[in-house]
Amino acid sequence: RSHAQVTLARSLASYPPKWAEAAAKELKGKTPDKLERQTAEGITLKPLYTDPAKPDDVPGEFPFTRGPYATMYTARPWTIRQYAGFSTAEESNAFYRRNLAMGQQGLSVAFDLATHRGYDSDHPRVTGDVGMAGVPIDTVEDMKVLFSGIPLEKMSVSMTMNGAVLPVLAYYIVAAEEQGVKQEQLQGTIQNDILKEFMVRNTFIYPPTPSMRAIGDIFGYTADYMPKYNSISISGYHMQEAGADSKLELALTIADGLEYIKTAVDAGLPVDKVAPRLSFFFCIGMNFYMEIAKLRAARYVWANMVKDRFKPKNAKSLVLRTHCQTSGYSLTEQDPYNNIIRTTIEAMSAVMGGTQSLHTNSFDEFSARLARNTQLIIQEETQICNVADPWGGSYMMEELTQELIKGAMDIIKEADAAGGMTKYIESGRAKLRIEEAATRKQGRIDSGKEVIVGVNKYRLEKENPIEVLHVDNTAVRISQTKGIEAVKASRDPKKVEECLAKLTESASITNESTAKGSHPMNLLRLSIEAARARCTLGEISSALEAVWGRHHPRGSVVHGAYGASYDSKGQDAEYEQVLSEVCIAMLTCEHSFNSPLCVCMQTQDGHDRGGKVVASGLADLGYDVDVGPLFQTPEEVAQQAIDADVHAIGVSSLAAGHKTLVPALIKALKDAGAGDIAVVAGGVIPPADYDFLYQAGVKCIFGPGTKVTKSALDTLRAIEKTGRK
Ligand code: 2CP
Repeated sequence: RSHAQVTLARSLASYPPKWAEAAAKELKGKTPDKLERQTAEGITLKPLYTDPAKPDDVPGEFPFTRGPYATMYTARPWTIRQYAGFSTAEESNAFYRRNLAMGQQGLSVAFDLATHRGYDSDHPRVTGDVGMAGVPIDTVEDMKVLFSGIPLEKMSVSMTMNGAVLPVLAYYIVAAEEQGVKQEQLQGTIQNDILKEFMVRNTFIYPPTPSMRAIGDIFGYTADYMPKYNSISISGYHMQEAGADSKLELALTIADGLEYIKTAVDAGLPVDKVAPRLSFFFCIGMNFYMEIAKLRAARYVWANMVKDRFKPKNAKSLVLRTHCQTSGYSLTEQDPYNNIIRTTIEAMSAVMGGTQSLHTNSFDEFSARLARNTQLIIQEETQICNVADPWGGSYMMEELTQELIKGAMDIIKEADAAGGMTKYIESGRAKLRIEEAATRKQGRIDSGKEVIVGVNKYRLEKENPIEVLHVDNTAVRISQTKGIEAVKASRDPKKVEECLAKLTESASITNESTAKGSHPMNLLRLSIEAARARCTLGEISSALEAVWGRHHPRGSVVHGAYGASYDSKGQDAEYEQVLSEVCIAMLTCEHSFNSPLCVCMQTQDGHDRGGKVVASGLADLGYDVDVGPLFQTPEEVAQQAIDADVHAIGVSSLAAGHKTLVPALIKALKDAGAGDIAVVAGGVIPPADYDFLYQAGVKCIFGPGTKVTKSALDTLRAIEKTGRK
């Protein structure tokens, strides 16, 4: 026998044969014993440890609990993929190139909120958003600049885009084409997960049904022409960020995934064409063991449910591959360097759970380096990558995994009983479950049951100021507007009109599926044509909106969940005191307190957890709260507050638009003769901006970590001072 045959036989004898064969395949013929490492102590570290009684319980085999690949990180570690984008395409491109040179392995683009919501940068509704929480992309020219000098045939690129997914993916394909890269060479992922947008993230444009049709068309097109491209990143991340616990995040994400396969199959696409290129995205918070168990359970539940429901023939259709991001919600404004420690612990969970790609959070360019180095240190210094699924076989981990599997299956059954995820979401039940969990969690933090170091325990007497990146939003907007004008001046208007008309025509098709990539009315195919003709993102989005309309959700509060967390003795006193003060104020005619507060989210930011949780907490504390719709201009918020005859407006700001939008709101109130409505602000507002906002007339600012009881009392005092009747 040849040497290779002898070593393979030895490997087959020391490892479960099925695994050893799969591993040898992944290693392209190399035998798995090559993965064994000798430690400094003279111990052999094997790439895999198993229970001899369970030879099939191995990574790379159904149900993939132990990992999607047989060799896992022992052959190839996860991709270090940091999410970034800000200011302009030029600046973001320079940032990407600096990071790639320093060890980052894949790209992940953050777009600004104007782009997410399908508006060009010169649209009046997005004045405060352009370039703030991501990079603005108005035309294919911006996309070309974003990837200039980055070879798209080699680099895997993730793009977080859901609402304006058609123009953005089309621009990416055309930017590559004009770099000389064919679409079949493109590797990467588009987020494209609209269902979770309706539950939590809120950067949708169109209502659910047409949004799902666009997804079907993207699935069909990418399956036909972009075999290496992941057509979706089915995301639980934002659910946990919105307050869901790990079980809920897991269950709703898998249920969304099943709904997407159903959409594809209903649109006439074979399951084995679509499912192998579905990918996932989970949040990794501070619950260390649970998060590892969640990734293990997710792979098990997905493999089993896809097998039962869709009976695929290709084993790849059953494999859940995922990106993870450390939790933003777990990070604190107080004592912020603690966040680096939190992120490191969360990164360890993600890796031990077997993620394929990972983003670690940071808060400035220096800590961005540390965040990337956290991953490099885990990959290259710790030996963690030398064993696949190191937690497999732990009594505790196996039981936690089973508990999560069972709990998730129960929630998925509830969604099934409602008629599937689209219907479950439309019923509002999915969103409500997350909001209830979020409000309960806030109650546990405020009442001290859940410890957050530096916030509700071990709080510093005095915080040191932190420098934050300042983006000159006006300058970015002016530069983007010039870019749009230049593109419009150089293109063929007739061609533009034709392309947009075709999109509108396709949007109105309801009696046949256009999902196949070859279908002449496939929406991605038509968007690519429009991108080549230099149609802008706003024009493409409007061409579809002309038929589909815009989706307008209405906010509401959760009753009882916040108050229910205050049941332990001693902490009740504070809650009761605030409650009684608010109620007394309500009852005194002096303030005629019928409708005292309107909580609103300005800008195109859809992250409404903070605003909603505070609104729900205030409602439990006796306030009569009116939650305003998302995406309002300052003038619209002022009018709504006046119509509802409120005493105060609470502005939630998470996307850095506060310096533009809050003063504009105060001006709009004054112009309308309602300058005595107290404006209070909360969210992520750098302390360095507090004075600016106080000067502009803001009465109170509640930073992250503020107890809702404190917001309730301070707002009450602010209202009393205005003397508004
Ligand atoms: C991997 N490969 C291996 C092994 N491991 N081959 C042999 N042995 C192994 N042990 C191969 C794979 O088969 C694949 O090749 C290639 O290596 C790359 O591996 P991968 O596992 O596909 O990794 P990846 O290319 O990094 O892709 C990972 C994901 C992808 C998860 C599938 O969807 C992804 O990168 N997602 C990132 C999403 C993201 O960054 N989102 C940003 C969120 P083949 O492809 O040839 O099979 S930020 C969002 C913010 C918070 C927001 O939403 O607001």
